Amino acid sequence: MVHWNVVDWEEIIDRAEAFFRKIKPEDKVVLVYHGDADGVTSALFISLVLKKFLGRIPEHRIWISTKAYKLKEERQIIDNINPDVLITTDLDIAKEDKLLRGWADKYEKVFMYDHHYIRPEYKETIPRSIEYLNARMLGDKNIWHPAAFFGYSLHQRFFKDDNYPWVAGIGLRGDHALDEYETLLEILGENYPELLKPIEGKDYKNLLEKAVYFINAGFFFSPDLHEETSYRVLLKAVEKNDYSFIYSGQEEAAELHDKRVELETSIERIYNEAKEKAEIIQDFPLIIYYINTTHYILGVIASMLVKDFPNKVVLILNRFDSEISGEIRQGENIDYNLVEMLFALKSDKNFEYQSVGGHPRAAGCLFNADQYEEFKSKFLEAFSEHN
Ligand SMILES: [Mn+2]
Repeated sequence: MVHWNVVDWEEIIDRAEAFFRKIKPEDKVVLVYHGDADGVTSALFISLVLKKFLGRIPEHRIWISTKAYKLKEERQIIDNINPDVLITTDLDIAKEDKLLRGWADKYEKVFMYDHHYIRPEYKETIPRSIEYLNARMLGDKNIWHPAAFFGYSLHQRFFKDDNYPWVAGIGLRGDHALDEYETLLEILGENYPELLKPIEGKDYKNLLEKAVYFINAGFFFSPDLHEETSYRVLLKAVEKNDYSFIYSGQEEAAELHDKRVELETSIERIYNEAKEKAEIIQDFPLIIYYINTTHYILGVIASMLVKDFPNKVVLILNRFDSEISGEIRQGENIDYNLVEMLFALKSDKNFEYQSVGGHPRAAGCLFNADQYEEFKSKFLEAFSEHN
């Protein structure tokens, strides 16, 4: 049951532990997770906990791309499976009140871990029968534990020996949060010194980052929506307890290797073009860039650009079929609430997104392609008002 007066992180994990302890071998479980490194690693930890109670890795898994946050097709797949237990991790869907009400009506046990931004109305709209947990419930601006940290913390409640700290490291680095986890960094340094050893001359700075790029390759590569390559490779790496399997190019990992090579080329080309052709908005610390690729690499390009422009906000747009997806990031010298800025278009300017959400420092949205001009002018208005 969702309740909002959470005191500390341990209490969040207590509640999760109580939920998972009630799972029985005969339960039909569906696990739905975001397809990026944070989502996949959290899904992996949750799967290992589920295995303890189910006797098997959950067979119904659905991974969600960032541009499908409304779960248009996936909600139908879930309904067809008709699970006893529905678990979601790293999905920014607390705002999908109809979807959640439907789940609360149909399914007895629904569990959600999320770490995306919480808007005040979520307290009213998330059905009480859902066990909704989010580190942002703690109310501390600096604490927003990514889903990987949730999975790692939960796993520690059930397994005392090896908690696969490298899996947690991959997820946290995927969300650019690893530096804040000193204890984990120490554990990694002691047990896997190779993982964090600096590497020169590559686009990754150590093997951990290399593993992140490979796991993310399964997610960014399109069309690949339901192959679940990253999860399968990570599961095998965990079974071998060998992170290097991820980038080995062997067995299941061969597929991931090919995706990574193709993406590396696209990312480099688009990033170089972006640096030249990006539209630098006069009077505002803003860069807008329209890219054209089938792969979901907007966030990567935006993150690379803000490193070059630490005093700017970067908005990257890409058309996918009839919809435009946008990702927004900010340089280290800027501290806007980006997700609120995107929400302002909806609440103050009647802009109808397909979906919108994220975090104060990294947010995203999806809208119909024919609304591009409207989006751009309303975004510029909202941006100027935010300053
Ligand atoms: Mn994610």
